[in-house]
Amino acid sequence: MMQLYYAGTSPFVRKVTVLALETGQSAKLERVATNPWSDEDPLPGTNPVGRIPALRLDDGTVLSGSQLICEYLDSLHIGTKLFPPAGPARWQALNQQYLADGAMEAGVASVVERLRRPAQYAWPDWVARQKKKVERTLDSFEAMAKQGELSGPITIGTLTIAIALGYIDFRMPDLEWRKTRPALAAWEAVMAERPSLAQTKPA
Ligand SMILES: N[C@@H](CCC(=O)N[C@@H](CS)C(=O)NCC(=O)O)C(=O)O
Repeated sequence: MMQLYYAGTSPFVRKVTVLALETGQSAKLERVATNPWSDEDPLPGTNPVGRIPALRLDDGTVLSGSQLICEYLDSLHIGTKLFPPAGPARWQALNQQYLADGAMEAGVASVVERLRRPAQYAWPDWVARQKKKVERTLDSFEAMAKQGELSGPITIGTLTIAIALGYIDFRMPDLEWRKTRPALAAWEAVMAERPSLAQTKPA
C-alpha cells in the first residue's frame, strides 16, 4: 500500500486526498501522520525538503509535492483524467493549478508568520505582501469565473482553485473574498457540494 505523509490542515495534502476520492483510489493510500515543524519528526528521512505531501510507493520510491503526486495518481486509473492530455485544456488546467497553489503558498506563509514566528521578529509588511498575492489571485479567479473558464469537466485546475478557496475561508476569513467576487462565490458554492470537497472541508 502507498503511504501518504500528511498533517491535518495542509491544503496541499487535501489536493491529494481529493484527487484520490475523485478517482476512486482512497483505499490505496495509507496515511502517515507527520509534524513538518518538529525537529524530531522523521519526515526529512522520507522527503529531504521536509515538506508534506510526500508519497512512498510500494517499491520504496518517494514522490514529493502535490502536483507530482496528483499527476502520478491520475496516471493509475482508467476513468476520466483530471490532468488533460497535452493541448489548450491542459495548459489552462496547469495554469489554474499553479495560481491556486500560489495563493495557498501565500496563505500558508502568512499563517506561519502569524502562528509560528516569535513575536519579536514579526514582519507585518511580509504578511501584507502575502495578502496582496492572495487578493490579486482571487481577482484573476473571479475573471475566469465570469468568462466561463471554470465551467466544463472538472480538472486538477478547478479542484485546486476550490481547495484554495476552502483554505482562505479556513485561515483568512477576514478577507471576506465573496463580497467583491460574486461569480467566483456562485461557482464555489456549487463546487463545495462535490462529495470529495464536502468530506475534506478543513475544520
Ligand atoms: N508546493 C508544495 C507546497 C508544500 C507545502 O508548502 N507544505 C507545507 C505544509 S502546508 C509544509 O510541509 N511546510 C513545512 C516546511 O516548509 O518546512 C506542494 O504543492 O506540495
